[in-house]
Amino acid sequence: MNNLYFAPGACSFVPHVALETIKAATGQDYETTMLKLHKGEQKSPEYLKLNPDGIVPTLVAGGQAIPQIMAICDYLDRQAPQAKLAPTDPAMRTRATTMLAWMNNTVHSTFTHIFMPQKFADDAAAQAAMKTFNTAKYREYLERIQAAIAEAQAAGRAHLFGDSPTFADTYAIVFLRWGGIAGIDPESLPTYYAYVKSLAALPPYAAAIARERIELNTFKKA
Ligand SMILES: N[C@@H](CCC(=O)N[C@@H](CS)C(=O)NCC(=O)O)C(=O)O
Repeated sequence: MNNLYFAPGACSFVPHVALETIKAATGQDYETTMLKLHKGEQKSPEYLKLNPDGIVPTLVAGGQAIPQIMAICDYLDRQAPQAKLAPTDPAMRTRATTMLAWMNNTVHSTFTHIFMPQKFADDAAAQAAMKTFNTAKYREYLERIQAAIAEAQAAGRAHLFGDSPTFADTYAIVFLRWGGIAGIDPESLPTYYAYVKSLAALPPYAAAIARERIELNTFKKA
């Protein structure tokens, strides 16, 4: 049985929702192993054997440990195409993959510079500068995601790339939650926030949200 190593509210939410979607579409169940990042459980010797970078997610499937969201998403989509985790139309599929790759290598890493600046510099002043610079960038990226949602809606699509939400749609939820932590009020991105709320009401999303015990709005007014 597939086993997902995840942390509540982390990027592992993307494969978590995918596994719930597969379960709803095929009946195929899965297991989860929760890691507490603040306790450093992702750096334990046992976990490092599965994921040498000591990060979540890792999917253990058929005896193979699969790190990296891009690889996990590809694996899950191939394992259960009937779950419609990615578009079948070639042009739309390429657009969805492009968005997912951009989210994973650009938007995500921009947030890491805000949330974990110590990964990139020892110096406190350099870390503070990095946070300010990347928070502005991150806001810009959230606006780009909002524009993509608006464009999809104007084109009559229920989700970013068609009738079913893709991995990128799920990642969009993660980023809006992280935006709150970075001081970005989701109410300032109304189209984006409304879309995230509608996604969260879908049963596979609601199930993953309940297991992770997370709130959609993490923003706290100063
Ligand atoms: N490129 C990686 C990024 C994974 C990542 O950054 N995971 C974060 C949580 S969202 C993590 O585990 N951080 C813990 C740490 O760095 O110690 C992927 O796609 O899996």
